[in-house]
Amino acid sequence: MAMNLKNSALLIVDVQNDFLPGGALAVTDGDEVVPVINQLQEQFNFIVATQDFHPADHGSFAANHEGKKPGEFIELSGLQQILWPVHCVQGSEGAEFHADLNPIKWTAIFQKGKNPEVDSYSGFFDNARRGDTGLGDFLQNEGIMNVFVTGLAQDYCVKYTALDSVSLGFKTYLITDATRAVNLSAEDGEKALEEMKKAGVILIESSAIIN
Ligand code: VGL
Ligand code: ZN
Repeated sequence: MAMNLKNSALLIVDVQNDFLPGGALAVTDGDEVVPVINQLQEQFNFIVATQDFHPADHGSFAANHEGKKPGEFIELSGLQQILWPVHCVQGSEGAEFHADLNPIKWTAIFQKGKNPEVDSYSGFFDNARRGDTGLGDFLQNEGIMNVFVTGLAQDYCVKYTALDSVSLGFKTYLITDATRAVNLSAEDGEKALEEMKKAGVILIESSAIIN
């Protein structure tokens, strides 16, 4: 028996070239999520994508802080900030979605990380929880009650998106074979799964939906 997907949204997080093999902030095997997500899309009537979309002067880029390297930390708008390689710059090829990802049924794309002063992992809020992309209200206004999260990276944007989804009251699922971790430290992906589970995110495999 397939799941009932009434009032359900498929959320595709940051499946962009820079997070895929060969990209500036590549997730190992990140491209393996693409065929899974494409199959999942056939089962949903309501699909939303998020897009990491930084200005070139973004404060999360190591290159914008003299003497700093990716993986080092700074303070950005009062928050501890890990520094990243330059990635997903507005207008660049790296910011584009994987060419094989089928966007035909997408209702909307929510962009994030546009404010140079603060990073934004979640598709709902920036890391300071000041900026709101509008995704939460959008889903609520459409009568969405269940959110199924997929995409990249499991230990950053996917994790924070799923946690915010729970906090906004959506019944939230993570489709575990439709995400991959960047694993800056070993086990980050596993730790992220534990954290999500503890917060109330329901972990499922795509086989529960694709038949
Ligand atoms: C992401 C690091 C920086 C992600 C975005 O999509 O997981 N990670 N920006
Ligand atoms: Zn980013």
